[in-house]
Amino acid sequence: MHWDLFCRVVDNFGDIGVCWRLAADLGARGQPVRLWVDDPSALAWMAPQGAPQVELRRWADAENSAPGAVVIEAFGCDPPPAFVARMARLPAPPRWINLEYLSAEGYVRRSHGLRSPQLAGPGKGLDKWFFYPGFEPGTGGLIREPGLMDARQRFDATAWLHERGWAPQSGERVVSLFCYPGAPLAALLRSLADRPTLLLLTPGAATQAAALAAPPLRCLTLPWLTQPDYDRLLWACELNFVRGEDSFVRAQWAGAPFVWQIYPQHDAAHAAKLDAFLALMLADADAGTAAGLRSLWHAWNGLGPWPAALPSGDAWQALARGWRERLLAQPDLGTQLLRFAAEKR
Ligand code: TRH
Repeated sequence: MHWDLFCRVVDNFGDIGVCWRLAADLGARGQPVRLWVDDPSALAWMAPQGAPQVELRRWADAENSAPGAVVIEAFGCDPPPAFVARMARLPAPPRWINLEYLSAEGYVRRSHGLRSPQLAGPGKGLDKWFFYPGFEPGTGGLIREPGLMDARQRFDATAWLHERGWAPQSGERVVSLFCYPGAPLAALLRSLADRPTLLLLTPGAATQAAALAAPPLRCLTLPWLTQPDYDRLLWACELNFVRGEDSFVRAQWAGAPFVWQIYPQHDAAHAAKLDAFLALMLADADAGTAAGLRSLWHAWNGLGPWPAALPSGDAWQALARGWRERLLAQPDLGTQLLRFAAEKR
């Protein structure tokens, strides 16, 4: 089947990050994908290598193109009306799927897979189908491209860090930091100063940590990495601070302790989204670990006071591994999407 994946870059990098990863996953499974993007600039550093079967196209050119068999509308981005009108005129219209944002909240399982008949507009008469990523059965799952966990198992963190000049000194804990402006960096660095630590700072807001760090903390500022190399950074670290949606998922596949800074929303809706995820991930954790993680995650997201100390490493590491095992037990998003698209004839 030929796929048309529409991506409108709202802000930051998650829209294009998720869409590129999905396009590359489908392409690797032999599904030709046209990725229609209004602002592909981040792909210059995120995916300079391109991907097999993925054709990057300018959003503006879509209205003169014939739709493929499946149209994915990422995050409700509204494909160009002229393209949608072409879809409606086809004798066998494409399967039109709206890929939603990731959440652990209850509405996701209630909404996943629902049909939305289009009663007006250029797509009148078409069905749009809602596809919700998620962490549980009954959702669309998480992007986990074939071969990811094998690559993770084979990875040599020491060599990878050494090759890039990012090797820790003896006894240093290695931590990656990817965050939004306003993250409580000073409080974090005070907590991390309980032992020698190498902080690997991604570009942007995280680089402000460099001015705050003093021994036994050491900082290195990294360039923007390709998506595969950013995965390897997460695999090389003992603790990862991630944000948004895609890096948040990739930290879970890394299987190391991680802290998520959720994309802040003005109506504080992000608090409920954060707690819904914590409730799932901490469901089987011992009370002490759960309380420690909840306290740290709330503090990192400005939702509570900073904790006296970071959670203990061993219990946190065991929790991260167990959570990944739980996620690995469910079909990945690409597999589910292929099945879903084939069903919705
Ligand atoms: O950049 P983000 O904050 O993106 C956000 C979120 O996705 C949010 O849900 C969405 O509403 C908003 O965009 C519009 O965080 P996220 O989701 O982790 O996306 C970052 C992407 O950048 C991800 O694909 C990982 C990638 N990346 C690299 O490839 N190299 C790097 O060096 C770094 C730091 C990130």
